[in-house]
Amino acid sequence: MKTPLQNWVDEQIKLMQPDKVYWMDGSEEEGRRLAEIGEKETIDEHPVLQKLNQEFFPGAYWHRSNPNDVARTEQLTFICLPNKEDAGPNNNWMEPKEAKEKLNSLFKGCMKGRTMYVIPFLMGNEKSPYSKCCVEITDSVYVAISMRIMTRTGKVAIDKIGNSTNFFKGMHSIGDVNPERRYIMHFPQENLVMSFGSGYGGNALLGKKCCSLRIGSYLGYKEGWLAEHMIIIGVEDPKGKKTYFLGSFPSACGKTNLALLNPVLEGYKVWTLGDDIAWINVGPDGRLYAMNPEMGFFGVAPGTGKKTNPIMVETLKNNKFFPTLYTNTAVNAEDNTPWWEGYTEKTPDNLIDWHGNKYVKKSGEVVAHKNSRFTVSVYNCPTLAKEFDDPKGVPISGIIFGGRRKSTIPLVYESTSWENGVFDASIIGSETTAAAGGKLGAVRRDPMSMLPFCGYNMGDYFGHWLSFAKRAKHLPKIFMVNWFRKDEEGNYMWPGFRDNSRILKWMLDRIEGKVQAQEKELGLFPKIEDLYLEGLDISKETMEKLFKIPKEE
Ligand code: GTP
Ligand code: SPV
Ligand code: MN
Repeated sequence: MKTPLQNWVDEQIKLMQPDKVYWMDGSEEEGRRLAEIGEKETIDEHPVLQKLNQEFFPGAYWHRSNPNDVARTEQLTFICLPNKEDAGPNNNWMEPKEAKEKLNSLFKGCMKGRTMYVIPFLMGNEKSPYSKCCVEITDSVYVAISMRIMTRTGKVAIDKIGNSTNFFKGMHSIGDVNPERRYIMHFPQENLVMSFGSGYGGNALLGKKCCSLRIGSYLGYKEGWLAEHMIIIGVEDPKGKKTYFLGSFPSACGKTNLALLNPVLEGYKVWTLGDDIAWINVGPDGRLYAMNPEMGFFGVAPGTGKKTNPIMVETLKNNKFFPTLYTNTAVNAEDNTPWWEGYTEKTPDNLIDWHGNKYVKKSGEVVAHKNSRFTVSVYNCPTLAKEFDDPKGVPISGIIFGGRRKSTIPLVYESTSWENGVFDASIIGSETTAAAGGKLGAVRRDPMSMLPFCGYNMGDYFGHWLSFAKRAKHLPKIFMVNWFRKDEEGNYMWPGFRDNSRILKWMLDRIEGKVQAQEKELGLFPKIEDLYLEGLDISKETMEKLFKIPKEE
């Protein structure tokens, strides 16, 4: 007797007609095998994966995607619920039957001459009551190998799925990578995503935004939990006490950097649990518990360097889990190592740009794509918390919300209550970034950093957030931050990165009731004398400016 999983895969084989079918087992050896396949396979006349310098970057491979396929495409992403109203004003909507017909005609025979990779995977630890069973099929070896880094794949998932019919289904084909035939369609009621025509990150690694956020948020709404675009960290004080925070920032606005923070404050340590997605449940004691359903980081490369994010640089050089991928970065031709703006202060002389061409410095172009990324296992991260695999997750004491705003929004403040915090988070505005196609630097509303990721009506979503006041016994404090305020010359006023630990310390002090705050325009502001600023070269005027809200703004 075939299992429901096998039956579903059989249906897909019939539809897509691959030459070969490869079931992933999740073994260590499989990583090598897939990397070799990637090295041999070509796309647009270059190898899918190119081996980089294994001495300096063990396990590193370079991948270049089609220049038309370098970021998420929000205009081609749809939520297919029966009523448009249920998808809400935040989402593109298509009637489910129409959407399926459209996509089925694209998927029909799309894998002729190709290999179908079947990727059974889990979002979350297999022992966790909160984890979910999933499967993705794809014709991209790059997607297969990325999924292996980002999720728990293979046997562990096949065993957990067993005879169940209850699993997320992801159908993916890169097709002919044509934006005219590119769709990312979500069917929340069927736990199904159909993604065609893109090989890129959030469009193609279906465990990430598609399953864990869009479908996940819908399931959370139905089942009483939250799927959020958030990091999870444990902040350890000099006495060894750990306090757990969630942090929500829009795409390319600082989550990964905060998740792997190396504090400038002596005696403090930040432990990493997640850098992009958190699933949050009310625990038996009435507190909010968070777990990271992913197993890897798909992080923005530009700006990641020894000064800004030394822990990520160390992570990239570890090879406990093979391999690490570099997508649309540049390569230093001298020593075959990956490179991007901000990796080293000095730009190397002899670079290959993200298109694969010799880089001409005076062209003024960027050498790595602004949304170039690395894909690396959490197990390579030296600050990974030992609670990462704890099935129940970690209890949350504070939630940090932020956006990228050059003006108006202060460095930090605290919301006055849960309801006030939900409201503050619902009106966040942030300047658009290269993580999605479209204009850069325009302020748009991005409630809870979930505008592109909420799988149902945003109004219902706000209501769901508010309902936790009744569901939970102890709610975390809510803080709002803005690391990105600029002066008249356009320079960042706050040093950011490792110095953000100073702001975390104020939050700890607030949680422990050690300092008072002052109620101002937006909520509870710190007294500047309560911020630990020793060793920082910043004037009192600048500090005051970081908290000023001009009336007209
Ligand atoms: P996604 O993976 O798209 O969800 O992004 P993310 O929120 O994880 O953002 P990430 O930490 O990768 O940072 C994005 C960009 O912002 C990078 O270029 C960083 O170097 C930069 N950045 C992060 N933190 C700070 C900060 O505190 N100050 C300043 N000025 N830039 C920052
Ligand atoms: C984001 O855009 O928020 C990302 C990258 O984390 S992607 O996987 O493409 O969604
Ligand atoms: Mn993200």
